[in-house]
Amino acid sequence: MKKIIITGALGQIGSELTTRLREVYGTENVVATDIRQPEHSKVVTDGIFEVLDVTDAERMRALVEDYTVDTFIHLAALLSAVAEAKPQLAWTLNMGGLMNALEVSREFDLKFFTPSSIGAFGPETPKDQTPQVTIQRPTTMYGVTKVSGELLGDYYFQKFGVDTRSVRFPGLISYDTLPGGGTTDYAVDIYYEALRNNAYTSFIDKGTYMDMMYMPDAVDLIIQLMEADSDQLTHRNAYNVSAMSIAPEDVEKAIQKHQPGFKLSYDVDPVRQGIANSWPNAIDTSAAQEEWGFSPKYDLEKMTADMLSKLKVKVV
Ligand code: AKB
Repeated sequence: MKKIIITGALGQIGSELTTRLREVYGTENVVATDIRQPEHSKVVTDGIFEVLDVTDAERMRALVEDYTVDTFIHLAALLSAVAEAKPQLAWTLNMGGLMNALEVSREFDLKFFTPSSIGAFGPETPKDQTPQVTIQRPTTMYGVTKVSGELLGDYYFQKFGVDTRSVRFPGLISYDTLPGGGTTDYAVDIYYEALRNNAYTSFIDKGTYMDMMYMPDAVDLIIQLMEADSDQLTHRNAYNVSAMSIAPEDVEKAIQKHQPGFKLSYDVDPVRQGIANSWPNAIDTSAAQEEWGFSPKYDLEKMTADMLSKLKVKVV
């Protein structure tokens, strides 16, 4: 990667990835884009920033041409709970944006990354040690767009030779930017509320295991996958990745080690619980480990210590 364009740069992954890419590849070599332009965001003020609605193919093409980028990182998409509330919009935005990004990558011969998700699995998928290659019949619109995205990535690689790469992200936890409308968001909210009120009411039920990862690992793995030798990548669209499989009570115990009085209660949201129930408990990440050396650094204990110390400065 030498010169990179990112869509959805103000989002949960985008804001931290943009900062890291600017550090690693140089501020002048990262073109951050998003549909909004808030005045005070570091993504907007600290480097190149352009407004881009990913459904606008002409503007996307013009930016790629003007900045002569060689890599496209496409992050703009609706998350699972919002997509379930607005399924038609989710299809238009998630698939329309992806098609535009793949087309421009084909035309300009760009290396391409877009995230898939554990949402690409469904109730018929094996729940534990979910294999890399398995049944994918999701029952959410988010999942439908993610499976379609994986297939389109393979199609553009096989048919047009576009160097497409992807991972199935688990829930991502970060102190920098809040996620917007995901099923795994409880695992972020719980840390904010632990510091504010020493208590949290979870919309996901006790005993619901889902895969998660701390954002620094997610940012590192995107760079690692994009820098890997193309010949090594057999399962390029998309690799299972995860750093931990946890339920709300596991996060409760981890927080209690730092804040002994922390209390967790439950008020389950049936929509998000239904989505969570259709996803795996714990996925098998051996293909990512073997093909490009995936190795996350943060487990639940290490992540909790870091989240609480970083967030303390922000919310207290
Ligand atoms: C969501 O909950 O929608 C996302 C995801 C797992 O893809 N965090």
